[in-house]
Amino acid sequence: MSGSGTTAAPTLTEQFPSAPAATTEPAPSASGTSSSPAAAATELLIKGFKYQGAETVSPGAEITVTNEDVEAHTITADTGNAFDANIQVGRGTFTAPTEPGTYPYHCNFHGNMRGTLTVK
Ligand SMILES: [Cu+2]
Repeated sequence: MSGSGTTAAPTLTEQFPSAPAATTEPAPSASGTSSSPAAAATELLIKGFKYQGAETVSPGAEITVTNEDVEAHTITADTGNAFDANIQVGRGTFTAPTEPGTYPYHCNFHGNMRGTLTVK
């Protein structure tokens, strides 16, 4: 009962070096980079009966397609049914395969239109 006055004051002087800057995010900080050609463009342009862009995409990426021609096109996988998108004049989208690989594709309407989509 007798209050044994323990005067042993715990000297817990917490030593905060400073504000713990917990920067766990990678933070790409794309400030200043005027052009990043290596960025996996998920935009595909069809112009002059040619596919342009979006050669490498992430699995399952949604690819925005801009068709600047006066006719509709398709983006059809050469083999299997990985994708088969009908792209009207204007804009359309299709979803890249979720399985990594290289997917040659063509247009059902114009046999000379060919492209390759790499998923990785
Ligand atoms: Cu076409």
